[in-house]
Amino acid sequence: MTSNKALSDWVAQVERHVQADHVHWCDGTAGEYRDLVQQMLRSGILHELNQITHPHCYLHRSNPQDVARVEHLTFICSRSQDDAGPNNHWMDPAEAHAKIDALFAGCMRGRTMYVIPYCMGPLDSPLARCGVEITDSPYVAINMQIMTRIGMPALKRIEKESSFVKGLHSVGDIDPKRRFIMHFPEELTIKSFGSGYGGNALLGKKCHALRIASWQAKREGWLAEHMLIVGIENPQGEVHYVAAAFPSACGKTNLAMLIPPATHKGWKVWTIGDDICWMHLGKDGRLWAMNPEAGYFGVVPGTNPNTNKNAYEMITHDTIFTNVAVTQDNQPWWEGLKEGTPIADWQGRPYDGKHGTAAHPNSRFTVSASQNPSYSPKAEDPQGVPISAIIFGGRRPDTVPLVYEARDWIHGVLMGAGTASETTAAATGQVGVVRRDPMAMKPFCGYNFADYWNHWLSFPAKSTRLPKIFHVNWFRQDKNGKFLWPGFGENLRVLRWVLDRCNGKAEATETPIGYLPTTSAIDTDGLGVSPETMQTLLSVDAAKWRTEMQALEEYFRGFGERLPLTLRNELQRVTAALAN
Ligand code: SAT
Ligand code: MN
Repeated sequence: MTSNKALSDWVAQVERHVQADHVHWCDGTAGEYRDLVQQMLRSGILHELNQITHPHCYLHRSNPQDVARVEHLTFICSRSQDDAGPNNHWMDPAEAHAKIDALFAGCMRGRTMYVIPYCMGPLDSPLARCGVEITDSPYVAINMQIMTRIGMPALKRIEKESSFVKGLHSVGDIDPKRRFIMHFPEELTIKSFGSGYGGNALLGKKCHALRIASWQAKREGWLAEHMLIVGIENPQGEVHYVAAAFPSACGKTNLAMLIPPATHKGWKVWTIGDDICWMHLGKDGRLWAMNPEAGYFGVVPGTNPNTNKNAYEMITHDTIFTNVAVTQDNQPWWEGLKEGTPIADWQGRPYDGKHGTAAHPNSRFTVSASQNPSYSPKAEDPQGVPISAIIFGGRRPDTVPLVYEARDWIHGVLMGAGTASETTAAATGQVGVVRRDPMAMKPFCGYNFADYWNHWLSFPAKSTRLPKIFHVNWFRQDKNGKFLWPGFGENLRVLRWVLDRCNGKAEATETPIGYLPTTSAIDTDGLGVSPETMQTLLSVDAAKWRTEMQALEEYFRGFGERLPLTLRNELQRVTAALAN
């Protein structure tokens, strides 16, 4: 099937080991997609949704034990444990291979083994990277077809370049006790067993495009980040690009597809990507960003015409739904939808409203980016887009202001490293506790965070035209737990301030934690947010921030001597400023 010997040898060796009944090389055609869907409808892996209201939409119900990423079962298996760092679970590579290979032995007997050549990024982009995923899940195969560029063109590129990431995946018997997601960065290899959930099973996404790619990026001088990329067009027709990092399920997809509010005539938002961003320094010294993905694997609950009209419209056809509820007439249903009544929950049980939500809180849509009304043609540009601002953010009920700006790149790295957020349903575990999530990369950085920050800190020596760095918090609450900022489309008002700062136009006050907008610098015209609320949103409580810095210092201590001195000094500078 391929002239690449490394690839054909690997496929043959896997085939012998897993004992698959059939081998199917995915060509990425529409006919192949259709055939796989038909086969899954017959076997019950997919259910047809109402084809009149939702043409070509299907529902997949996961095993209830397999609905999110499993960070405690995710390992970085570098030769040295220190290279993985305290931010990762580590296993010795030999031990890890032995453990997971034993699970793979004979696991595809009676099954078809799909071989999926894929490309992360536009096929003609020098910044794109290829991989091959072998899986026994046809659900994974069709999701990969939407999320990446699969098939013959990717295979041709692999044959030309000869280097590719090897990903081996089996759903096994979906037993959480026999589940591992293992990464061997030095071998450009991923092995994932026992889960069919997106982040664990679509190996091009978090496993390749973040964990393996971040490791490669460090060695090669670029950045692989958990960021959306968005273009903001002003009424004069100028477009500026922003990359923003938020933890999973904090609204990255909504921000990437933002619809300007009615007060903002002439503004337009263009989506480049909603989850992953690869950035390279251009010859001009600017950071150029590319979205390695070709689709969205987004959180469904909360999606409606008010929160995300673009997403709401794009998932009315040609969409795979995972773990949503259904109505009497077989339409997909989820919490936050204004119309319809669920009759069956995400597990297919009659829905009585008494046993939790109808849709799973981490239910997902898989859809091609080309269906997004705000999809930017620049997303296919092989060079990517130039980034004016980098934004970090988290879900913080208190302490952290709506927006503030770093005084320089080094301060921005501290800001990113200090990001923390309330946990969400995207990962298994307790929801709603604040945890450190530096650069929103806690679950996704394939190496030691200390080295990662060092890598970030290396950029000012290479360029004087780096983006400005900001931090935002859309999730600030009052005493009664009510959100102080309306969010969604109104976030454009904050992005305007950010871009005006980049262009030297907006007002700011210097504080110990960075530059904050003056109270009138953010346009609140027609917003209905009082000046007092704005004041709260834009205030710095020095006592709370001293505690925040202490917590960060303590967190940094876990990285020992490997923590860059520059970062330690920067933390001390901010701490000293807060003491005055
Ligand atoms: O990891 S997933 O892609 O499944 C979702 C997320 O956590 O962002
Ligand atoms: Mn994500």
